[in-house]
Amino acid sequence: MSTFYVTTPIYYVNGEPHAGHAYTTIAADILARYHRIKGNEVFFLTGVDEHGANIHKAAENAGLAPQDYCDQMAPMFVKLWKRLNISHDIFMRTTSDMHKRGAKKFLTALHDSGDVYKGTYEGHYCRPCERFVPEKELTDEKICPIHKLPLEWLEEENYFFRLSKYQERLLAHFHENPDFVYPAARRNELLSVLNSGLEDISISRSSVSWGISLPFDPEHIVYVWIEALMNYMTALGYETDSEQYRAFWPADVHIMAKDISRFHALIWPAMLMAVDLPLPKQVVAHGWLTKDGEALSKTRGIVIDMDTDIETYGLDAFRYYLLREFSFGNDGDYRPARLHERYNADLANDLGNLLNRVLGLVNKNFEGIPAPTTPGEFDNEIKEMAQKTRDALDVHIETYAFDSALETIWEFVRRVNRYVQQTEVWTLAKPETKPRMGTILYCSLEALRYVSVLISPFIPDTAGKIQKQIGLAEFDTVAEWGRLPIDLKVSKGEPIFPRKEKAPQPEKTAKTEKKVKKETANLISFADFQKLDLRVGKIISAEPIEGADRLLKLQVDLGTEKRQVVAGIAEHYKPEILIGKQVIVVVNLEPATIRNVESHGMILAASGDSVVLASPETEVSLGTQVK
Ligand code: ME8
Repeated sequence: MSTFYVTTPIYYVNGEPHAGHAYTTIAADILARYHRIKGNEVFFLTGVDEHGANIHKAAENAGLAPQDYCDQMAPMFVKLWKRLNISHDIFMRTTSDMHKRGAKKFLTALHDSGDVYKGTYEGHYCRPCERFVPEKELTDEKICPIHKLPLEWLEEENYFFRLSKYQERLLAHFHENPDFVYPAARRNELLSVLNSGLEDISISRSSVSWGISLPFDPEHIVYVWIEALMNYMTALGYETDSEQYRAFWPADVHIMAKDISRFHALIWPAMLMAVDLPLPKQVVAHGWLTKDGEALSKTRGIVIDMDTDIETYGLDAFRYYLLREFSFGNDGDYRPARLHERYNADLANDLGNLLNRVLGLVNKNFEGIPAPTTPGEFDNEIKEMAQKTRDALDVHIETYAFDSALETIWEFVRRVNRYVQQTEVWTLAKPETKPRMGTILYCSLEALRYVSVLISPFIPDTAGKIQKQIGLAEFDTVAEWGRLPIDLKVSKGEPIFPRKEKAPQPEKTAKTEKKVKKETANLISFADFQKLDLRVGKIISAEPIEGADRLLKLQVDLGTEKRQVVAGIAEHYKPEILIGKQVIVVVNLEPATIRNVESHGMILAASGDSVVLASPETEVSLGTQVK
């Protein structure tokens, strides 16, 4: 069994936890859960950073002693993690005795390494960052590059760590371990910091009283950042050299946003090099969550209202949206309207309806889960696609491409929906075709079980509900095809994601108002819209067009007539998958000749990163008007 140790940053307690903290912690939770179902022994750390001048100040403002203040704030994080279904193994507090003792041991070792010396520090200090901003990062305005706030001039006697000594070793480590920092953009950024030279850093504060004193000079308090980084080891029992510490250190991955990657990928490894301990294997820095394109800020009222969205759509929809919508390394703008869309399209429609439909058919036609007979058309394709999906998922998780991981799973979900459609399983209830019906339904249920395993790290409650509705008494975590027992009594199938009708209205800010005005200029009249004749058709044949890689020639049955339509979907759909699929056709479009092939209409599809055909939610009779 291998071990897997994942950490989030320990968050400052001088404010309530917010969606940014939630984003990192959910991502780490997904990794922890993923490794658990892979059979690895996992240790997942999250926690809070409770020392330093900022916390002291916040406590003063609240009229509390620092420890009392921390004791009041830390449970807010614990409560949120419970609400978000976070499966951490430890909630680390830096005011705990275990941490204090471990930190002292580490500081003694650092001092003994000979790389700590006393000196005077003067420089420009950012309070919210709790750091001196190096000369080369200073602008003429002397503002913090992160917080955009004026820097303070500070002079004090400090202990320093000889960070500069580790520049070459760090560079070598970066080159020998190209995946040490992820994504590449962050790695390159840090490499350029390294190449421009590292300055020694001060590791103590004489002006601060709320923190851990240096074991070799109790007049000084250890700088909060230096202390905080050590938590990743003290939490495991570094002080006593515990079994747990020996099993899990070095960490497999430290997860955070890009603001603090320098501390984790340069300073922390150098400290570990100094005391001769192994370095974390990877430092992964994701992008910022923003709202309306702006940095989250409680004081400026730029907040993400997690509570409302979780109440409206449920926790799993929130978790799903956060990881499906944004590419992990990049910034992502949080939009409730997109959460609404994803809820209805991906969760209610693709996944929820599939489960409901398959359970309905099993209940109507069988006593319990039917036994499969000889595989027929498409069955093996479904099985093979399940396995390929699992393999692709592994690759995506390795590279923190959570959005692609979910998209890969959903491609499979959509394929299973098409499978139900193209086999027209609901028409097979006659005695002579019933064994075939049983096989298709078994295969669909097994696909759903398989999907529930794959989604379980992301949306664990939903995964549990699916397996429960299928009739499994205990959650089966194994993504291996064919494990679904027969004869289980399936449930009636309560919708797991009931459709939500109204999309939330974006709050009007100056920016959105401008956008609304601009959009009004592009509006068409209702009369114009009525000119469109949209009908439901069924694809009855599909073939490639020679010399046109993107195009397919389709024959579409519109009930009263058949049409030939050319569609630019060849890169997204194999011809054989399309047969039997209901689509929406613009039937009163002028005919056109495309690559020498006549086209009488147009098929509608959602065209973004991928192309997905629009089709009625459930089967309707051919030729039905769409309006
Ligand atoms: O830095 N988008 O604590 P912190 C995405 N105590 N993630 C965000 C975010 C946003 N808008 N805002 C915050 C500290 N985060 C130190 C850490 S670790 C040894 C010490 C997340 O409360 C993200 O993970 O300021 C970011 O790195 C972290 O919160 C900063 O948390």
